[in-house]
Amino acid sequence: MKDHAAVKAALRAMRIETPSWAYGNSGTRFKVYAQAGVPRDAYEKVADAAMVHRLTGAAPSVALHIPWDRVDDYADLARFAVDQGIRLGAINPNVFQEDDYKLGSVCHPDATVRRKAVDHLLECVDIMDATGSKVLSLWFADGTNYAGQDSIAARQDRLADALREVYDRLGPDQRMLVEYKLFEPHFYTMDLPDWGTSYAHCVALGDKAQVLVDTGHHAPGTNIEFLVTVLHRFGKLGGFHFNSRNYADDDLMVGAADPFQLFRIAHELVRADAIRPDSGVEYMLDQCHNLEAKVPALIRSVLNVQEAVAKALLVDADALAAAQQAGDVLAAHAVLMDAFSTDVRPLLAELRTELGIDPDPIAAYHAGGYQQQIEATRTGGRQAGWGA
Ligand code: RM4
Ligand code: MN
Ligand code: MN
Repeated sequence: MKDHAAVKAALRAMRIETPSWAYGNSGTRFKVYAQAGVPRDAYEKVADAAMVHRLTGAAPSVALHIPWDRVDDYADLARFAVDQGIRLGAINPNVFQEDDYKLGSVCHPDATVRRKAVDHLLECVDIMDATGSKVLSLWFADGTNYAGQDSIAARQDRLADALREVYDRLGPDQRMLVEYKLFEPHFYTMDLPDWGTSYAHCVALGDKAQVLVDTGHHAPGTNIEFLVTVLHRFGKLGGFHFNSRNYADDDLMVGAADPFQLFRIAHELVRADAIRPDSGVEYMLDQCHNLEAKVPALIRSVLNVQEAVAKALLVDADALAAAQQAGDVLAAHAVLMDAFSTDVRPLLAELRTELGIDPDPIAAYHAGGYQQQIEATRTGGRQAGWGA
């Protein structure tokens, strides 16, 4: 087993970004449920994200979704975030919620719609300049529902052209992360359905384009730790949207549905030394808390990532290498399982005490009165939510 000081040092450095949209109301296509105390604008989302960071010490930035988080002055929002003790992270453009985008955005057959979509992406790079964000996080709902509806090949050409124009607009220290998703909202083709397609476009673009792995966007049975390892090996693993799923794009709390999968992914990342903040791999959450209270759900999610990573850090790498070299299948597997079976909660509590925060962030949240405060003060106005 590794020495605990090294494990704690790695955990102390690790950063997890929370998504602004997870603080707003969400639901399914059947119903969006309203919760008391939900933010009414981007400033209140930033305040909630700052609370998650104060209690966990591990979530120092929040991703924005534009136009859901549109404000008059992005530099002012960035200053507000710093005053609150965090910073603004990835900018996520939204080219999927207007009638114009019914047949696609950057892949749409009509050049005027494509122009509108690309202009929005470029506007998001302007916003990055104002906020100091380094990551443009791209997800396209583009696709088709029926064979013959549009040319698969022509749509790939349109996608490549749009990505190129946006890529060329990026500043020297800005990156674009290209996300993929197997299906939904389209059910015949998606223009970026899998990591191979994202990877190919990123390779064609250059060093500032990398793949974003949303853990909920794969076919059932996909070995995510395998593709993560391959992408990282080729320098194309840009980051994660962590969440968990039982069926499709469920957006449940990370580590809830399959903590063992999260551990296996974490193991490959530890092995690749990709946990460090300067590794270039961004750790972001992309979740919807439809039933559960949002701020404690995000705290729980951060803790779940930390637990998986702590276990991965405890893997005895020397014993594992020796067992692998000897071809001892059971011994090698046992090394991993020993680490996975370790209760890392005491170690994480110790780390938090060393950081000067409460060893139990969820209990601290409930004791602190923040939930009561936001429920009492955030009345009137329009709650943020899916599509707002
Ligand atoms: C998509 C995808 C994107 C996220 C939107 C809200 O399924 O995961 O990353 O921005 O949902
Ligand atoms: Mn995502
Ligand atoms: Mn998703």
